[in-house]
Amino acid sequence: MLDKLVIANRGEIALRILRACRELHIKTVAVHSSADRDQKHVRLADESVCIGPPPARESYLNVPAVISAAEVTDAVAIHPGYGFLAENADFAERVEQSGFIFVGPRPETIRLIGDKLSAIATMKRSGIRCLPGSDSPLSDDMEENLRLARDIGYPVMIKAAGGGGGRGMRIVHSDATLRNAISVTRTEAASAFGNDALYMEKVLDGPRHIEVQVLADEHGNVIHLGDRDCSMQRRHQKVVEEAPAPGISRKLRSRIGEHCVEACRAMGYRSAGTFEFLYKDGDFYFIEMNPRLQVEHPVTEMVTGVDIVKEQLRVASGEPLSYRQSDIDIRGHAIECRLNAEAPYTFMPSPGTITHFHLPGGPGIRVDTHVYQGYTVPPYYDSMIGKLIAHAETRPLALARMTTALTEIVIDGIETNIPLHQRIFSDAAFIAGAVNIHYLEKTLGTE
Ligand code: MV4
Repeated sequence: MLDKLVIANRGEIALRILRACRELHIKTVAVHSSADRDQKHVRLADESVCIGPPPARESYLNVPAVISAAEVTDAVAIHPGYGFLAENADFAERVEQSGFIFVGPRPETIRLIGDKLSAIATMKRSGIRCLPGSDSPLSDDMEENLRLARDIGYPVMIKAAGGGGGRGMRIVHSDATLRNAISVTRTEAASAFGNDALYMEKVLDGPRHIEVQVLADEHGNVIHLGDRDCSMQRRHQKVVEEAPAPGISRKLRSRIGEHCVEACRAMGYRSAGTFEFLYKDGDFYFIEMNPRLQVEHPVTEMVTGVDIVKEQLRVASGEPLSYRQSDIDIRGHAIECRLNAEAPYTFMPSPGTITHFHLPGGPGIRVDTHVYQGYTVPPYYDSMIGKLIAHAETRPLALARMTTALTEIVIDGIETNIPLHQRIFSDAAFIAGAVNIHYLEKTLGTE
């Protein structure tokens, strides 16, 4: 097993990684900004290194600083968590070139997946359905683009090949606005991603967002851990996630999962990963892949019993996965609420000091958070302060446990989105299951 690991992240995920290291007897190094000296994982880690000032660009995104911290502490591996450097192929490459283990996929794989057009081409070769669209980057020939759009059928989506997660995309309803949409998206993509390649896809109206979790080792073992429904979102920020996705039969779950496994084999995929799909009327359409651990991984852990972070660490040390596909069984239902330090109606970030803090508990309740009474939420980073997860034998019981937990939890001194969660968990359509990606913005008046 790995001897010593650098945790190149902060907040709840840094603490989650630290806990996994404890179980595997891996020594830990917390690297942190000067704003994060009082982070729980920094206090608990075996060693800590301050790598820069509060702005992420100068600390958590500072590649030489992170690698130097690994060097001076004699660590053997670096876990990037999610966000920050997690999907940066150049970072992964420099980690490996410096002689460390990157806890994640190979740099080439991250690069392949980061280019959405090559990711889509890879999926198609493995028999995964994608949306009707352009198979190659859009040209500057507008006649050709108009023909393509009419062929696909409006509305179409113009997407940046280097984008993802809702960044660098634009919907087009008719010939009249196609030229401008392509030109504006191209300019934005060039400056945001350093890559102005675009592609076009048919827009799927009112789909759900369902994703499939996979794990792969370096011995040719690949398994899937079923799916999650992440449709309850606002402005591409997920708010509630659940596993398994409501209304997906065991048979359909196995079928899409096996296709994802097949695609992983074709790519020589390593570590944890997530395939994102739009789902409508019984069909899954691949949109992109995330080559990293995700925020919502706990709901999958709760229904499978698999510790995804521990499996990532095992794989990184060269060990085989602890499970075969036949060991994986989806048991019960799990739901996660992302807890954000933000104003409930304006969604403005609400940094500050937590004056009173009480956690919920009882059967099936898990809380992944780094915050505590007296903790100050800094203004520099993401506003997520933790995740509340409820697991039970059935979805109605998981909903009931979450509803109770949302009445028990107390976080005072800052504003949080707990009131929004309370509304969601009393909403009839959400309770019935299977709302689509527009539901929260449209129906709960969050726009
Ligand atoms: C789409 C789409 C409809 N049709 N592509 C947004 C994030 C990125 N992963 C892909 N996204 C979308 N791509 C086609 N062809 C609608 C979305 C979309 C979305 C997808 C998943 C979760 C939330 C979303 C919110 C708005 C739009």
